Amino acid sequence: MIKIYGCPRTRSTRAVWAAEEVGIEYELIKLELMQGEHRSPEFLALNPGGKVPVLVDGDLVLSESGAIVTYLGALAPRSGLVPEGDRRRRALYDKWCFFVIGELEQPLWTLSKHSFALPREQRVEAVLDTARWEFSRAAEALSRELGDREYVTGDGFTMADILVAHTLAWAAAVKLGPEQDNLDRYAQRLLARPALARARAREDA
Ligand SMILES: N[C@@H](CCC(=O)N[C@@H](CS)C(=O)NCC(=O)O)C(=O)O
Repeated sequence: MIKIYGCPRTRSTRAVWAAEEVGIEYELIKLELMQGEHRSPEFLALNPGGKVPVLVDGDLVLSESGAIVTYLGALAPRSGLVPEGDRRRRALYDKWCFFVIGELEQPLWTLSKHSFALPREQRVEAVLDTARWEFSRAAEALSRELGDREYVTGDGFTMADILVAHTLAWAAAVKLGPEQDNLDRYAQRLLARPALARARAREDA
């Protein structure tokens, strides 16, 4: 059975949400980051970076939430959760995944790192305003490109929507928007999906 190593209410929610969308059986192994469980020798052997989520499927050990949701979606090839076969649709899917990891979430990660995640002596308070500004620019770009579409690829729900919506929820949790009505509608629609409710219940169990 697939194993997902994660910590509730972190990026690992993306992996658990994706598993629930696909409807596979999986074991969720919860690590308490505050207790340093992600720095145990056993976990570092799976991910030397010491970060969640990590997925283990037989001899495949996969870190990086974008790669994990894509792998999970590909387990259900007819679902359309990850576009297969159509190069253009797949390119758009990839573009949104990379946009989230490379652009949209980075200012949020900077905020987290310099507020609580880094050792105190590494934190620089002066970057916090710049990070908020950078996030608002990325959110504005997302809003313009999304327009009135229901899903980012424009063509039905995909795993890329999990990455985008999860990141918008993260932003809202640190009081950053969504300021744009279309992003607000998009986030509310995506975050109401039953699979996310099941994922959160599983994390809390
Ligand atoms: N790019 C990675 C980032 C993973 C990541 O930074 N996870 C955080 C939780 S949201 C973590 O495990 N932090 C522990 C640490 O940095 O020590 C991904 O998307 O999976």
